Amino acid sequence: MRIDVITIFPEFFSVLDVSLLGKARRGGVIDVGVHDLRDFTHDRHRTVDDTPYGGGAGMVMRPEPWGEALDSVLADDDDATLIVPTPAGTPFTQAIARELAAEKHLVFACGRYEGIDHRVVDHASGRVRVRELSLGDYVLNGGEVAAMAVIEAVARLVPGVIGNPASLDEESHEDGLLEYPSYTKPASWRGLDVPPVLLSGNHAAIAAWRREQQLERTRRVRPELLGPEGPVD
Ligand code: 6GU
Repeated sequence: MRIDVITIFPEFFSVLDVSLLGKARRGGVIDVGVHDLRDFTHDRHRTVDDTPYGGGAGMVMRPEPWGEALDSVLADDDDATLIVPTPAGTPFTQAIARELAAEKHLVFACGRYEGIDHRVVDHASGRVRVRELSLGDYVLNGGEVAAMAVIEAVARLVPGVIGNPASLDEESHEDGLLEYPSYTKPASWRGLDVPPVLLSGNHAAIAAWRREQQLERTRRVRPELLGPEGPVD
């Protein structure tokens, strides 16, 4: 998979060199390019923003540098997906992460300030698939941290990035429920014992206990995931 990121803070993305993602990059499974939006400006101050038409607080990113940056990164690839992180986007979910993990080329447009001139999204929509995605109902200063979250959630689903793909199957959200609690040695710690069923060797009883824990935890902290008909994915 090829991932391109366009941002005014390319240094934010140095963390993509570490951990599993760094290994996937070095192994050639994922190829990441980070591009400085200011390299696509032509004035002495490398200006990327201006005041909003219609008035209001804050600054809006001008369309020209975005147009040139996207022309450069997309080149002739009409089979790319442009992802625009924005609190006004569709909520990002594990189901969307699975869809994106099957794609060949993802381009992230990280806006700052009050966003990007909307004509950039409208113009790009005529060339490639565009997804405006939100991490949740709160506001970040820009798209960088959100892009990083999407990249991590997607990249770990790309075959070859995670050593043991079976570990992906039992995670929170993969079956529409939250994960069951996990324990390891010692069996007793600071007066707290591991639930005895987990030491019983009875695999059917363990599976039933874990399922009940998933349902109880989901009902308690995320009842909306259960829906009227029980678990939905
Ligand atoms: Cl994707 N971007 C920004 N700026 N803020 C957010 C967000 C995205 N998701 C939640 N808050």
